[in-house]
Amino acid sequence: MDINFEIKNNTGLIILNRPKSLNALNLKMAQDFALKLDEWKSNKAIHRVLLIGEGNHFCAGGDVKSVHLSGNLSDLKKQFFLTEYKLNLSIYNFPKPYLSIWKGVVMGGGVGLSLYGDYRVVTKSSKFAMPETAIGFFPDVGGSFFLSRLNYNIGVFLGLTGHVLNSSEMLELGLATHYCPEDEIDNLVQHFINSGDIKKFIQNSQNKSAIFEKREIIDKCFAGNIKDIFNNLKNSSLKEYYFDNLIKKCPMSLAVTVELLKKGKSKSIQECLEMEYKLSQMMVNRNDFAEGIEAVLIKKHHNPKWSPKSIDKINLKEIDDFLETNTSQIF
Ligand code: QUE
Repeated sequence: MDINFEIKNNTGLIILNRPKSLNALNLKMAQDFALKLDEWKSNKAIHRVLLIGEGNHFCAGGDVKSVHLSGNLSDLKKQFFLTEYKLNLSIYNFPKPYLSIWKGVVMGGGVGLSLYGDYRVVTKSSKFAMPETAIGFFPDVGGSFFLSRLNYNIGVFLGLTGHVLNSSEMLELGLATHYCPEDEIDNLVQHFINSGDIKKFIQNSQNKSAIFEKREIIDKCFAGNIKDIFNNLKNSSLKEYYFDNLIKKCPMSLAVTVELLKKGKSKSIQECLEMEYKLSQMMVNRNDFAEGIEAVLIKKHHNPKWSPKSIDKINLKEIDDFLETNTSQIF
């Protein structure tokens, strides 16, 4: 099975079990996960939930490869995102303590399975990213909610560049809640199962944090619309890192990400996920998504041909109008 459920001492254990695919979430996993959470919500024998990934990584994201391979206007393109985003909302509303072990890679869809719980434990190997602009998509699973609420425009920066955070940075930004040394993780898991407590294992992160030192320049550069941001970066000390990074990303992805985060700032999590569902259907049916998946995950030549190929050709007003239309009652 790609996902396993166990009950141990009043703890509902969820194990993502596709280690060869970095535990990427597929439709069946999301459906089973949602059904189990619904059952455990009111099951008095379940006092808490623990989410872990089999192998060295937590979760690399949604299984976007199979979404792409399902073809034009496929039902999977609708069902996968609808199921995934509804699951994100169920986790947000889940009434019992919910702990995720963020070892190794934590990207995109993996963030959505864990960030809205109560605790995220990081360790030395933890790497966090929202890398979707590299595949013609956008930072979803509530990116418009949580990225738009990070200070200093750090969420805009993360969503556009796909920059990878280490454990110290995740803690500093409040994305992770606790740090545990790698060789203590098994003990922490056992102790949480036995008692529901995790405090005893927590130490300070050993990694250096660079992101906070750059917060003022990030704040200044990642303000305004995508055209402003490119102009800001051209003339800044972040140029080498981020102007060179962003010109490789999908221009439409970059443009929608900035507009999406602006709108998400004043919306509830449910409103954000509904808006993202609508946008997901527009984005997965564009050719850039096929280009991006082929370039990054299938042929792996990392040289996608985006269309339009630069942000100059993009009408921001059209994106704004698209995101503005009513998306309530999608769920
Ligand atoms: C951007 C992404 C994803 C990505 C790489 C990107 C993504 C995703 C995966 C992924 C990685 C390994 C796998 C797999 C999927 O990579 O969303 O099935 O085995 O799921 O640059 O958004």
